[in-house]
Amino acid sequence: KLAATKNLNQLGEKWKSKTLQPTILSNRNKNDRGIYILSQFPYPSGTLHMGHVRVYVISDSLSRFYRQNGYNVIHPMGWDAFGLPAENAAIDRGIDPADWTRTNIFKMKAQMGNMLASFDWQRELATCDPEYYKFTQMIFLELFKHGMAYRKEAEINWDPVDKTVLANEQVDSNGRSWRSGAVVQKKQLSQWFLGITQFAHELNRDLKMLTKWPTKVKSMQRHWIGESHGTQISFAIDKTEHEHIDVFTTRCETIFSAQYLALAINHPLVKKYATSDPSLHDFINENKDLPKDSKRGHLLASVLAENPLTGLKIPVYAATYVLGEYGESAVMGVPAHDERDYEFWNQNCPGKPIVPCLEPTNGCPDSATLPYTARDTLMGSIAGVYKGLSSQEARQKISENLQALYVGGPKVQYRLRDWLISRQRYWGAPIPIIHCDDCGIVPVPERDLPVVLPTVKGLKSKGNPLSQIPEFVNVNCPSCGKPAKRETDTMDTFMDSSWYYFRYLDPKNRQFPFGFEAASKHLPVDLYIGGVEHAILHMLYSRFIAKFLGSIGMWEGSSNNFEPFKQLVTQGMVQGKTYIDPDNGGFLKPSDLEFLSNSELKQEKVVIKASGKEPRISFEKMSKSKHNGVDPNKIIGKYGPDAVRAHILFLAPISESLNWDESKIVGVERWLHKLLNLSSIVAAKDVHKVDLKTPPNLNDAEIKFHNEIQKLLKSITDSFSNSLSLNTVVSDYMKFTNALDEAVKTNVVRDSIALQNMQKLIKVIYPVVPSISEEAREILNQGQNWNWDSNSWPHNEPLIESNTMDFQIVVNGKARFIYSTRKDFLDAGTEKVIAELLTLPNGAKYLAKKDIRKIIMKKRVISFILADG
Ligand code: ANZ
Ligand code: ZN
Repeated sequence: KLAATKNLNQLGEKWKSKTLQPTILSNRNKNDRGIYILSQFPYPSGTLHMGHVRVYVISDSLSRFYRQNGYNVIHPMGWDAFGLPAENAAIDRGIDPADWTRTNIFKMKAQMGNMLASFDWQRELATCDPEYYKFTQMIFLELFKHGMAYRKEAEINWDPVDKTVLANEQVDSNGRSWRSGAVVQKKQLSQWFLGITQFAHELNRDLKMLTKWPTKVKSMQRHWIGESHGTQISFAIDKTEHEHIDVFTTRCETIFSAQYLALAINHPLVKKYATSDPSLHDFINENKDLPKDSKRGHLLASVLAENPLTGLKIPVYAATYVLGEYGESAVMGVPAHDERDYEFWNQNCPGKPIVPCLEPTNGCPDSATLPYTARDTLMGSIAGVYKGLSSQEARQKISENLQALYVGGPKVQYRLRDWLISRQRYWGAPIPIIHCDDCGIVPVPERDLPVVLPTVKGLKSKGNPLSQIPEFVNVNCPSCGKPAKRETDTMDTFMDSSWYYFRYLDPKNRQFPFGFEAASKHLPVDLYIGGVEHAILHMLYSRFIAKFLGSIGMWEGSSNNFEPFKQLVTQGMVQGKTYIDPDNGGFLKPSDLEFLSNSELKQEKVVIKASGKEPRISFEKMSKSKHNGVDPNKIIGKYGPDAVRAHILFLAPISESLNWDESKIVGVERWLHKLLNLSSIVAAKDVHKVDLKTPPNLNDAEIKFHNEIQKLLKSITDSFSNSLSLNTVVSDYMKFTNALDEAVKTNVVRDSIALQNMQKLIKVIYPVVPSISEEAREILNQGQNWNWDSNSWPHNEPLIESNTMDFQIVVNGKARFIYSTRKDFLDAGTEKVIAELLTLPNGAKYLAKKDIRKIIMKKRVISFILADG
């Protein structure tokens, strides 16, 4: 299929040849070290929440680290700006969704600034800008040209609250809308779909290549795609010779025990027979909304289906447990070997015999109680020429033979459905299509893009206002020129976000969504950070669109599987401290509580004002009803961005959920104070010139200090570049600070070494606490003109072997004390060793005036055997 779409790739060629030089990236050459770090762009709701703060702190810290290491970092930010909240807010307040969105973007951008997020603002985009959605429309037209966007009458999910259609992916397992929470209704409507199923195979296959994705996300996607290898079998319906019913089965070897066929209620044949069979008609109406685990059936009175292998004729039912949207919407019923079929049979044909065709490999057939679903079995005598084969062997042979007989054959099925992108809402990218009575569906010519969303004054009700704007709807057909009507559906906003990471790479391109060179050079995204809630929807749609754009030659990755995201990190949730009344389990507001600070315990004590009791504390998802939300603005205002950044990283590994506990931030504050204080102490030292290289001739204390710092530096570097354990980074910062503080206070290292390591410390903390790092640097530089490169990442130096060694002194088998001295201590010989040990207080205590029978000196252990007494 990919090969087929490649032939249609003129557009890709066009794109390649006409690509404008990307404006921003033109100063980069192929060899420079580049890295693309991306955090999911937010919906501009107006305020950042703590979850946003967490993601952006992660991506920002990593970006700063890579910049310090000489990488050309792409770290963009933009706005997923179409969608229902803007529209609903506009309806509620009588304002223009565009204005509402703009204001929110402005506010949130300021908040991102407050948290010191260093985004490439020159790449900024908003999906609601005509300059952006022009290209969302262009991509839609590409899909259309390649037969991948089509309109179809289908049974769809209708959200009665938001008054719009939803994609399957947007309905949860309880049949509720992911957005409004309303129970979704089924409706028959003509809608636009994207042919994601044409990429089902690749989407499933390439999950294997994503070695740097969380296993959980991959298995969620695999399950969603639901690739199933089985067999299609055609059962002829007697009477009408040319008609047949196709079924999909993963157990074709059970065909000898097929006792009926079952059709989904919306199977075309069921609909057909319902027109002449009133009782079937009633059955459909009564049961169409039943849950899929119910086993009701209705016999199609006039039909019998012929088993293509045995020639047996079996009855056909309409059945509630057969899914209309899977496989062939029909199953062959095998009561002997399938749980659901067994249940159906007992309910609809009680007492009728059940015919098995599989039996246990070893042991007596009687041990197989029905339904017998094991697969390690042999075919019984009923299986004709297949008798004696294992279930698996038989499956393969039968599948091949059915194919040879033109009555079926191997088939791969997917659970994935095509992506329904029509939305009957205003605030989205208009689908660039015109309906003409004569020409049918006509794409809007590229030169007429974008199809601009008209401004509506006073958006009133939910539902689609576009259809009520004659100036928008009435156009001339681009093909024949006669009056025609514009499509009034807008696109699912997941379409906008399925390609934004391409646009960032070439955001000013006016002709194309992005240039071939820019995309091919910088994709895949090296590190994508986002919420696990997008593990299926956004991730699958993005992979699909990236693969489609790749298949038509619009970009080329380093490996040609067109995967857009090399590494995926799903950050855990930020949970709020929740106070619960032990008496009634209710959630308490801050105003219900009294916070007593207990300076002795260095802890806060909380009591409930009304009862004087202590509340129960737990950490839960932040929500208004639990009064446990935290406003990033307030927190940053109170503690400053650096403390908040360090704290949020320190509290938990990035992919685990984080219990936000404000009272613990004091630890981080204490560290930052110590660090600034330390910079002034070091700054006051009288060092004129300092070389960042470690001086030779270190004394023992200096060697010990050097080694400790080198180990920490290595750990910090590793955490940023490999393990992403950013919580460890912060604790290493603290260890580094303490070690330096200790060394300075006790004066065990010379001043130039203290200064040199202060500089290293200031550099390595920069990714997480950039403004404190700068402040410390200023303090250190005051009145001095050391010329040090404060931006680069410090190199790791080798560990230095120490001149001293610890010797363990053992007396009569008991370890007594440790003597730390020069390495060649033992070379002097037994007498001198004993003499020197006796000069030590411990030596005198254990050895003086004792009768030493024997002394054994081994590496680091000096062992004495004394005479009794
Ligand atoms: C006969 C059979 C005998 C089956 C047996 C199973 C066990 P997956 O793995 O999900 O692909 N099936 C097929 N289409 C269906 C539909 N539209 N609605 C409900 N069930 C359907 O499962 C494939 C199996 O699910 C198929 O194999 C079919 O039942 C059922 F001992 O066919 B089997
Ligand atoms: Zn026309």
